[in-house]
Amino acid sequence: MLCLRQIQLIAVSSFSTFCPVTMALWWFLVLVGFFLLGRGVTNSLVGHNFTTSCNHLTLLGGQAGGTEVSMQRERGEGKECDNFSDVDFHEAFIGTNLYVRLLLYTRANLDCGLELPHHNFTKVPLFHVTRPTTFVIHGYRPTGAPPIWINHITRLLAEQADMNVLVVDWNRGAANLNYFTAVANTRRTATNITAFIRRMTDEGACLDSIHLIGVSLGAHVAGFIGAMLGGQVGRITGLDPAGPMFAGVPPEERLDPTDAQFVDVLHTDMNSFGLQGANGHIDFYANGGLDQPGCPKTIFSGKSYFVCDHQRSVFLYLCSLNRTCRLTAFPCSTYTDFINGQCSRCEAFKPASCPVLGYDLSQWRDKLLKLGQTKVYFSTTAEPPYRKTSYIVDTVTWNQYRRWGLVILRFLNGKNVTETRIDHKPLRFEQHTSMRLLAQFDEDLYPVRKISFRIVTANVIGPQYKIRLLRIMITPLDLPERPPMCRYDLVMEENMDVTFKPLSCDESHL
Ligand SMILES: *[C@@H]1O[C@H](CO)[C@@H](O)[C@H](O)[C@H]1NC(C)=O
Ligand SMILES: *[C@@H]1O[C@H](CO)[C@@H](O)[C@H](O)[C@H]1NC(C)=O
Ligand SMILES: *[C@@H]1O[C@H](CO)[C@@H](O)[C@H](O)[C@H]1NC(C)=O
Ligand SMILES: *[C@@H]1O[C@H](CO)[C@@H](O)[C@H](O)[C@H]1NC(C)=O
Ligand SMILES: *[C@@H]1O[C@H](CO)[C@@H](O)[C@H](O)[C@H]1NC(C)=O
Ligand SMILES: *[C@@H]1O[C@H](CO)[C@@H](O)[C@H](O)[C@H]1NC(C)=O
Ligand SMILES: [Ca+2]
Ligand SMILES: [Ca+2]
Repeated sequence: MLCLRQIQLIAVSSFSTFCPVTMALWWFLVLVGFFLLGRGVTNSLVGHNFTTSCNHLTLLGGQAGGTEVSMQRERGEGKECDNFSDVDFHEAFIGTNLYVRLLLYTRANLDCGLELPHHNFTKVPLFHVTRPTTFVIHGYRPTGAPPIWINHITRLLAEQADMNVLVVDWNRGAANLNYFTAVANTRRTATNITAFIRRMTDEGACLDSIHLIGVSLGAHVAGFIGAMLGGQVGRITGLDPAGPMFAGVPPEERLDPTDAQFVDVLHTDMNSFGLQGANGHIDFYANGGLDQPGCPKTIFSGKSYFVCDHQRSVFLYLCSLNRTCRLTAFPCSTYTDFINGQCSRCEAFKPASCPVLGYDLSQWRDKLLKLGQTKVYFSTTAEPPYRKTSYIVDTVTWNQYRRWGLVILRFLNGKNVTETRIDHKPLRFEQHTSMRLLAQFDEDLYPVRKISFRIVTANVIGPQYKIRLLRIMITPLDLPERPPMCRYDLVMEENMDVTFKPLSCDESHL
C-alpha cells in the first residue's frame, strides 16, 4: 500500500522513505532520460564552458614561481595530463569494476592533473603531505562522463590556500546504470581512501588539515571515511548528500556531524536526489532545500529536470569559492518562517554576521560547534551570482474593515526600477495591523530614491477602500552599512501605488 501511494508521488518528484518498487521506477525514469539524451547532456546544463586544457602551464610563472620547471623535469617535457576517467556509455551500461584513482592538483599544476600512486607517493615532488589537503569526491555518474565542474573546483580550491587538491576519481564504480551498485561502491571507495589517508598521516600529514568535499553520494563516501578515521578529520563539506537509499538510515550509514571535527552541508534537492533533514554542524538550505529557481518543474521540460536542483549545490559552492557570490544564510527552524521575515537575527554569531555559504567558515566554526546543529536558510536567484538583496519590512496599517491582500514593493532610482511581490501567503489587514515581511529583490538597486508600495486585494471593480500606512520601516537584511528607510502616515488605496521618498528613521515622528 505504501509503495502504491508513493508511486503516485513520483509525479511530483517526492519520496521520503525507502521503497524498492518506487526506487526502481524512479531510476528507470532517470536512466531512460539520460539514455535518450545522451552523454552531452551535462555539458549543456548550465551553459558554462568547462573544457579541459593543459596548455596553460607556461602561463603559471607568476603564481607558481620556479615549480613549473621542476614539474616539467619530473613529468617529462610534453607528457600529458592525467585526466578524470571517461567511462563510455556502453561500459556504464554493462558496469565496470571499481577502480579508485587520485588526481593531484596544486598551484604548480592547476590545470593538469597528476595521478598519485596509492603507495610510495612520497616520491612525488608535487605532493607535500604536510600541506593542507582537500579531497573532492564526486557522486553517481549514470552516463560515465566526467563531472563538468571538476576543473573549476580544483582551480578555485587551489586559489584559496596553498594546498593539495586530490580529486577522488571513482568513476569506474560510480558510472553504472544500476544506482544500487554505485551505492555499494561508496563503502569500498571509502575504505580505499581511508587507507591512503592513514599512509599520509604515517608520512607526517595531520588529520586536522584534511578536508573532504563530497557531492551527492560522495558526501556519504566522505562520511564513511571520516567515521573510519574516528571523526578526527578536520572538516567534511557535503553538497546535497544523496537521498535515495540513505533516507531514514542511522548516522553510521550516512553523513552526520560525528564524522569529522566540523561538518557543513548544503541542501538543494531534498525532495528527489538529496537527503532530507540535517546532516552537519551547519546545514544550509538554498531556497528551502527542495527546488531551485530556474530549474524545470516537470518531466516534460526534458533533460535538466533530473539533475538541475541537485547540481545547483555544486554551482552555488563554486560561485562562493570564486568570491562572486556572497550568500548569507539565517538561522531558522523552517524556510516558511524565514520567508515570513521571522528569522533576521544574527546576535548568536556576534561580532560576526550570520554565516556565509562557502569555503571559509572559520569565523563561525567555534560558535557552531557549541550550538551543536544549526539550520540556516537563504534564497537565491536563478543564475550566478545567485544573490538576492533582502530587506525586512515592518509596517503598521490601519483600516476599518478586514481586507486580504498581497504586497508589491518597488524601489526606484531615475529610470531604474526593481520590484518584488510578497505573495506566498495572503496578508490580513484589519484595524491596527503590525506586520513584518521579508522583501527579496533579484536586483540590487542602490541608492533608493523612491519607494512605491501597493496592497493588492481581490477587489478590483468595487469601490476601493482606503488603508492608512501609519509607519513603514525598511531595513537591509545583511548590509549593515546601509541605513534603514522610514516613512510615516501615508494614505493609500487598495490596488493603487503610493510612491514616496524614504526618510531617515532617526527623524523624530513621535
Ligand atoms: C568552449 O571552448 C572551446 C575550446 O576553447 C571553444 O571552441 C568553444 O567555442 C567554447 N564554447 C563556448 C560555448 O564558449
Ligand atoms: C586529457 O585531456 C586533454 C584535454 O581534453 C587532452 O588533450 C589529453 O589528450 C588528455 N590526456 C589523456 C592522457 O587522455
Ligand atoms: C585502492 O584502489 C586502487 C585502485 O583501485 C588500488 O591500487 C589500491 O591498492 C587500493 N588500496 C587499498 C588499500 O585497497
Ligand atoms: C614502495 O616502496 C617500498 C620500498 O621503498 C617497496 O618495497 C615497495 O615495493 C614499493 N611499493 C610499490 C607499490 O611500489
Ligand atoms: C569566477 O567568476 C567570474 C565571474 O562570474 C568568471 O568570469 C570566472 O570564470 C570564474 N572563475 C572560475 C574559475 O570559475
Ligand atoms: C541604472 O542601472 C544601470 C545598470 O545597472 C546603471 O549603470 C546606472 O548607473 C543606474 N542608474 C541610476 C540612476 O542608478
Ligand atoms: Ca556517519
Ligand atoms: Ca527538487
